[in-house]
Amino acid sequence: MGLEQLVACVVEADMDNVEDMIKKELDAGTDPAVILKDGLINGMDVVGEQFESGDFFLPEMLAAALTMKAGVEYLKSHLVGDSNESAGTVIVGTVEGDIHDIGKNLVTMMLEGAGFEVYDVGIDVATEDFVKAVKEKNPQILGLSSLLTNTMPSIKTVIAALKEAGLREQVKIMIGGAPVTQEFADDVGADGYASDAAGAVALARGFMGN
Ligand code: B12
Repeated sequence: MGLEQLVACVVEADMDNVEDMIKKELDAGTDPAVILKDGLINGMDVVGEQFESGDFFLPEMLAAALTMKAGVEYLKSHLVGDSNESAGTVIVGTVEGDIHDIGKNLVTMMLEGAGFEVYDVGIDVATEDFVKAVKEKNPQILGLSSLLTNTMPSIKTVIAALKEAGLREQVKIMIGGAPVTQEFADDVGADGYASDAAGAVALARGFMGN
């Protein structure tokens, strides 16, 4: 079976069959990371294109997102290893005005699998709440997610607020989300950018000197 069927399953929000399809792929020996990337994530990309072209509206996008989430939940135990020693502490959240969380949740999941202690502060997180979280949890790393072009400036605002609070130097900041680029990261003075969850883990390890 090709992963096209799983792509179609996400696009059509076929919630009843998503687990079965993933199970079949796993049984056939397909790499879980490939199932995630070429199946589930690819499906969300198609949904994004359909939305952009006006073939899909919000309800379809949301239904597909819920199907994707169910798939990720099912795949989770196969994707992440388990590690007991803490590799470091990370706070992750989606910036103010933005409620997209699938990518952030994947980043959280993979970081946890890599042994990081992760505090997920959620979606639509106000700048002052990021500052508060950094103050309270004293993490080595802060991960900011933004999926909308018009919420990307919030990343800059958070970095400025951390500077203002005298906390900027004690935390490495990594950023990501579909519209975010390395160039943007350089512009706003983030310490790193990654295009996917595996890249986020590599960045985080790098920050910790591993
Ligand atoms: C699902 C979805 C939704 C769902 C979200 C459900 C949820 N719980 O997340 C719903 C239906 C709610 C939604 C709403 C909206 N959406 Co929407 N959505 C999407 C869609 C189809 C998929 C996003 C997704 O989950 N992708 C899969 C994940 C795995 O990928 P990812 O998020 O990019 O994350 C990966 C990387 O980016 C990276 N990463 C992510 N975060 C971080 C953080 C760090 C620190 C690091 C290092 C890496 C990293 O790693 C992740 C894992 O590999 C995208 C299209 C797309 N292809 O991106 C549109 C999209 C993002 N949405 C869009 C729009 C316009 C909207 C709405 C404004 C629509 C509307 N008119 O209301 C609203 C905004 C709501 C809001 N205020 O936030 C546009 C944004 C355009 C733009 N550039 O600004 C897109 C691109 C669709 C499009 N092509 O037009 N959306």
